[in-house]
Amino acid sequence: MLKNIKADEKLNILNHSCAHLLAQAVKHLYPKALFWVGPVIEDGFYYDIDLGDEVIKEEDLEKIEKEMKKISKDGKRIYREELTREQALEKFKNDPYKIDLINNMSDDTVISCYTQGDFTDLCRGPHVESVKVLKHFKLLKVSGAYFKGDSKNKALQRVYGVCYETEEELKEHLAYLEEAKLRDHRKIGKEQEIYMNHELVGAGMPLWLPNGAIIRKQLENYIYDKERKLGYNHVYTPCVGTVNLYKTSGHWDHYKENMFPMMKVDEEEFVLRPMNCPHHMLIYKNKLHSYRDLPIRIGEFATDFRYEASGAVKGLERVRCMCQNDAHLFVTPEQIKDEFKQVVNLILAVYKDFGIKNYKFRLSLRDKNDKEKYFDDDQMWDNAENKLREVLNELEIPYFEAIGEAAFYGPKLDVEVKPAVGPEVTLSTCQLDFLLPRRFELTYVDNKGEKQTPVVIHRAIFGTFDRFTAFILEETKGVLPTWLSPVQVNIIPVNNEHHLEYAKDIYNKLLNNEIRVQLDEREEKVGYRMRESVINKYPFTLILGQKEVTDNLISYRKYGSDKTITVSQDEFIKLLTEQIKNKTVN
Ligand code: TSB
Ligand code: ZN
Repeated sequence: MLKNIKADEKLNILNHSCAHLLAQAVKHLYPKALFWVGPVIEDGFYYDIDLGDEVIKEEDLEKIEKEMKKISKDGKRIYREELTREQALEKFKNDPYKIDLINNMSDDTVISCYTQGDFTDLCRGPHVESVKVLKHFKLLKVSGAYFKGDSKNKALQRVYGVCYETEEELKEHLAYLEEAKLRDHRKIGKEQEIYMNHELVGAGMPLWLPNGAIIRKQLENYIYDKERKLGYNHVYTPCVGTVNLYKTSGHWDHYKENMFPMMKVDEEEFVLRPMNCPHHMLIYKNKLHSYRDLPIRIGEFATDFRYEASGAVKGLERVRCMCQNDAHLFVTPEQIKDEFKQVVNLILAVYKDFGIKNYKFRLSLRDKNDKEKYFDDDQMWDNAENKLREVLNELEIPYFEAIGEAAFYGPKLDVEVKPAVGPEVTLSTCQLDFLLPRRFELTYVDNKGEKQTPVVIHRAIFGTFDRFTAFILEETKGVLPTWLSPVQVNIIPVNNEHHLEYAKDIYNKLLNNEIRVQLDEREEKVGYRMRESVINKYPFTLILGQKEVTDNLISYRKYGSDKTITVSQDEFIKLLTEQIKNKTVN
């Protein structure tokens, strides 16, 4: 498992000191180099470097590492020195980056710098006592980064690295990174032709290829059936709305920075929708409701558009065009708990079906000081937040709290998972909302004949099909369970002249049993075609030769096993259809 460097102060100091060692080595090799900041991050450290017109390439990292090792062996002590602002400005007078840092320090900041041999850097510290202890490090990659993260500023080069106390820990971490690279859904997505991107379509706008479309369709069917059984009614609504719709909901005031800009058509002002709640509120409002009709559950597989920073978009995990497995549940205040429990139980059931075990529940609360993001009604918020806590405690669900992560309309229960690469993301979400029903003036008639305002629960079990697919590809390392696999059976006739006819027969039989089957009739050696079948991670590979033809049998290999099993046709179809029906996890 990945070490939590943040939690480990000692590792922090080690990594931060290693960033200085990197800078010193770079200065030796590129004397013109200037340095901006070199912080510790979750998986190590980086340093942002201005090299003028010189460029550090991946292949240069080895050379820099060598220099770092040399400096480390030299074993210079690391000295701390405290300076007045004037002294600091004088000391770093030839370095515009450090001058910028000094000028931005408040008056009560203690300005300090650290020196090791011929290298001095402005730094708060603390550091290790000597470069001698920096032995087990590795430079990982180099990328571009703008000064202060602003694309209008100068482009700098960011070199990443990681440092550990022992060689074993470093090796373990590097092995983890290697494994993570293999699991990265962007790699699997490309290899298995699940999705693609094209600059002409735009960043964060994935195109789902046929294989991806099959997976997505399976996910849709799966969750649709589950929701129908729980009394959901599904709808289709447009993926645009007028600005006025989003003014009514409050998105225009509280969510605008996440939205695509307005477009004008005739006299109407439209936006691409970032969420589907307003549309569903209007569907609720289309009819009069009695308390007897509630809960009303409106579901939709709905396409949304959100502005995500170009540096943040990532494969299918963080996109600008996404499809939510969304629903809005309209309930009376008395029904909140039971309805919430139904949603949490659905989440747990789905995770069980997919074999998902590593996740955390996060209670996402508002930041009381952020009046811009959050609707300003303390009583409403306190009520909603307490209600959620009550439900969680009753369900005995372990969770942690996160301030400032709530939606603008209410607190959320989010499920957090860790992708192969990068920070944690939210998969499922279940949110409690007293605000939107009020803003849309929704009502139902209670048992005394009086009008009341319903409460809304927003929920997305998969989150989005996009993010869920990314996650499942990483969880399974691309070896999808048979029911989700784009190709479920790959048939290899040993010899076309004698066995192709039989293979075609089996192909049609499987097809008629709604199995996704493929026939590899290429004139290639059996061993070659079998190897390819394994590379493509097909769940079942059939090898049909003379014995199979003569006795009407099927010989198959399951992915991950090199045992060939021979059974009757009926037995094979039964085994396969049962595995698909039961959604057996690998
Ligand atoms: C649940 N109105 C609610 C809805 O009714 C809503 O939109 N909630 S949300 O903002 O939390 O988004 C729902 C889910 O979408 C999140 O839980 C997350 O899993 C997924 N999601 C959010 N942003 C992205 C993105 N940029 N790319 C892929 N999936 C995303
Ligand atoms: Zn919603």
